[in-house]
Amino acid sequence: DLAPLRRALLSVSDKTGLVDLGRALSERGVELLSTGGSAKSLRDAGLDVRDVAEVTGFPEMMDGRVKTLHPMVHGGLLALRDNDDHLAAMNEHGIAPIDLLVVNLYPFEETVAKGADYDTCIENIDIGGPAMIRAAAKNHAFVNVVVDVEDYDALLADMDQHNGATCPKFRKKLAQKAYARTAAYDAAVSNWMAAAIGVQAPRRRAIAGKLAQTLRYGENPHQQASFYTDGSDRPGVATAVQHQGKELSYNNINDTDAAFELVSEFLPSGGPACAIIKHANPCGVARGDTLVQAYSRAFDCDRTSAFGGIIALNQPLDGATAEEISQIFTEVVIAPGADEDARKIFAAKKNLRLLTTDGLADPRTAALTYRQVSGGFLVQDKDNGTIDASDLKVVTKRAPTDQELSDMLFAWKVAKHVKSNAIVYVKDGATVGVGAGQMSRVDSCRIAARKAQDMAETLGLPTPLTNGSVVASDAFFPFADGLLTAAEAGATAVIHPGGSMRDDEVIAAADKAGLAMVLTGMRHFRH
Ligand code: 93A
Repeated sequence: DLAPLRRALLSVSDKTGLVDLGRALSERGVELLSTGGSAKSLRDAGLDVRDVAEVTGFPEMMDGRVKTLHPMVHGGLLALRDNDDHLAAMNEHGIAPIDLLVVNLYPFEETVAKGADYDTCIENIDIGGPAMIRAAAKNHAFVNVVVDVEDYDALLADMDQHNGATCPKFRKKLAQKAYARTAAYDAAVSNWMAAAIGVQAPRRRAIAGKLAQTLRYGENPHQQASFYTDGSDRPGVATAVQHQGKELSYNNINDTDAAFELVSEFLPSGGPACAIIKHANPCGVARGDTLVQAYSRAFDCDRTSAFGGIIALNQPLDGATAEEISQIFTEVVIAPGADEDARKIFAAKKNLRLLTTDGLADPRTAALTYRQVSGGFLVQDKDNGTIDASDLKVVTKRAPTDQELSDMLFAWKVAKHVKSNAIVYVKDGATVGVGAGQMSRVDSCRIAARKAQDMAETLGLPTPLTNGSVVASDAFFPFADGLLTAAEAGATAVIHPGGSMRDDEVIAAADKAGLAMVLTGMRHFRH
């Protein structure tokens, strides 16, 4: 029922596909209006274009800050085509309707990501673009608004299906997306400003995302879900390339993130490392002389739980490791690359997903994390706290040996990625018992020790691997009982934040048991 599109205004920063779109529109009898750079691109390609400056009667001025902000443009976008008053106003002022707006905005997000200075970021805040987008979207009863290069083909397809017009449903979808785009844009501006001027808790906060994937379901099959990215190019599950296997599920994405963030704590310069994750908690983390050894040692922490797990590696996957991983069912493997051999071996495993990233994530990168609660959301800095040996305070009579020290730092990194209450036993650069998510710390100590006992039976070892291990606790021991449980399991050294009212009692118990104990002064709760 709508007339075919007659006039389009194209004003884009990202010129990808612009000429093809312009040509396709011209061929369909659509007149092209355009702003400076966009008009030049179209004209250079031999297309007929009218400058917006000619339509407004004003030149683009003030470094382009004012180019489309004019009633000739906004009247053409906003006028209701079936309203006599609006038509009379158009007539009186010589305003011609604009049926299609194609805009992509000044690259504000990219400018910030590049680390540009304050003034450059400010100059990259688009004003005229969002104003037109919002106007065209409001008038979606008559006007089409395209904000993404990826929608050019869909627009042409819809026009071709409707004799050069578009259907109302399509225009509504475009409008919804358009408002999400301007909202995301302003969210990016506002969040950048909060950080740039150092506002801790801005009175209003906006968050936004771009759909990466519609998920089959959420945490459970009766929950709908989708995956949104925030546009950052940080290595991780959101930016990884998937080489094979079916689509990742909601839980896969969550677990893969946990696995990759954990393994990224282990710099490749320190040798290969592997983390195996189940339900967002590690069931094995290890270093090795080779990658395959790191995997095998991680696997030996808790073979039962590792089944159907998610594996993250801190180095490119090689053939030997791929072969070993293939021995049991694994959901996902994520690594900063995979060689030919590894890909060939995995190709035979149709259900296994292989994801590769461009390097590791930097665990010290600052970011915000969000958690939804009824009626709102909590915002906090990402836990990017790290420590090294120089931060540790020895509080027992016995100082740790070098081996204990190195294992304690390893255990501490792992504990940061275990749900609280977290207890992690480590021996020779491999976890040998993980206690996660318990409401009482002493239970986490017991569970981790019992797991080690089970594994000793599986592996046919005379004693559990916790014998001669070190233990990390994500928060202080409120009582000596947890510490004593760890000592009974065979731990010889303990790392934890300290700071309990009963620290003295806990230290005395450690001394009595002959343990070495160090305090980090930093806590790693993770709920
Ligand atoms: O500086 S602006 O906020 N002022 C405007 O009036 C205006 N109109 C369009 N930026 C404005 N634009 C933006 O210019 C568009 O959103 C688009 O990103 C860009 C296209 O400029 P050009 O065609 O000169 O490359």
